[in-house]
Amino acid sequence: MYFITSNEGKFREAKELAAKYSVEVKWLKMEYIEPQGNSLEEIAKLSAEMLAEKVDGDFVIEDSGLFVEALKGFPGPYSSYVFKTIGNEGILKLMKGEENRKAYFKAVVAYFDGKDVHIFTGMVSGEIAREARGAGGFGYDPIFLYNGRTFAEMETEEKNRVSHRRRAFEKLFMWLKEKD
Ligand code: ITT
Repeated sequence: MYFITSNEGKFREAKELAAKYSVEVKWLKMEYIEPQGNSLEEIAKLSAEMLAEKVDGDFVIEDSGLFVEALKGFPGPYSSYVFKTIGNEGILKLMKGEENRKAYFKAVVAYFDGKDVHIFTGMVSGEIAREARGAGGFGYDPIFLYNGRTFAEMETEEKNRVSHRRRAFEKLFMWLKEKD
C-alpha cells in the first residue's frame, strides 16, 4: 500500500514496522493541504476522504502531534505548523520554569481501502526534556523524554517498540491480517 506523506521520518518508521507484518509500504511523497479540524481524528479522516478522490487504489496517511499538558494540549493538531515556525527551541522556551513536564504523542492512521476510510490510533506518554538531546529521529524527538532518554537518543528500532506510530500502525496491520 502507499503511504502518502511529505515526512520521510514517518515513512521510514512505518516501513520498518510494516516489514514485521509482511506488509509492503511504498512512499508516495506528496504534500497535501490539510483540512481544518479540532482533532487529529477529524483531520486524518477528512484528509483521507479528500485524497481518495485523487489517488487510485488503497493508501494510508497519518496525522500526528505532540500534546503538552502544561500548555493545555498545545501544539496538538497544530504540531506541524508549530514545528516549522517556533520548533523545539520555541517549545522549550514556552516550558521554561514549568515543573509539570508531562506530554504525549498521538498518531492517527487513516487507511482507505478503495471504498471506506478506517481509523486507528496510538499514543505514548513521556515528558518534555529541559534541553534538546540526541541526533536521531525527527521532529520533536530531541525534546521528548521516554524513560530518561529522548526519542532522538534511540535507534529507530527502539523507538518503534514503544511509539505512538507503532501502536497505531500495529492496529492497522493486525486488522488487515484478521480480514484476510
Ligand atoms: P504529512 O502531513 O505530510 O504526513 P507532517 O510532518 O506535516 O507530514 P503532521 O501534519 O502529522 O505531519 O504533523 C506532525 C508534526 O508532529 C510534525 O511536525 C512532526 O515532525 C511531529 N511528529 C509526529 N510524529 C513525531 C515523532 O514520532 N517524533 C517527533 N515528532 C513527531
